[in-house]
Amino acid sequence: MTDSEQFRSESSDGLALCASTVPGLLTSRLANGCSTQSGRAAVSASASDDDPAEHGDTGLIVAPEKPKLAKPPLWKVVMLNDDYTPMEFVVEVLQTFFGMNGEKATQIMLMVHRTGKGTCGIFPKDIAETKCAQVNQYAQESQHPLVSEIEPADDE
Ligand code: TYC
Repeated sequence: MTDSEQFRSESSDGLALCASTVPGLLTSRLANGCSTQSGRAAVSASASDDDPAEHGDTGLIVAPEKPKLAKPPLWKVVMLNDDYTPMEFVVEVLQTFFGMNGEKATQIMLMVHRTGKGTCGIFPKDIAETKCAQVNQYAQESQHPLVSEIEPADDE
């Protein structure tokens, strides 16, 4: 065994660990170079890592990190009021692009009509952008001034 020799082990979930066997320098790191949110892989051993005499090359237990999957940030599709788009058209849009039934669509349309704007739905950003673009394109093609926009949904 040379000073630079390394052991490489792979667990069933694919987490690989390299452990240097340089005497006095026991280090561990993720072999694929990935780091997680904490930036560290959890390593537990019976003694502290900077005291090789206590544990030598053996007794290294790797506890794979629990994957931390962040939820995607969510965005609202917001519909704006105007004075000209027919109410029936807005209801049709809400049913077509947001899957609402007639009662729910009418309720949202009236909310927009009375307050100036209203949320049609909350989605990951790419989906919110797509729905917003579909609504605006359909309104334009139908020659109505109806406009929707997206905004971050901060209180998810
Ligand atoms: N205010 C419009 C009217 O009186 C109806 C309307 C409702 C338009 C909602 C746009 O997003 C809207 N015909």
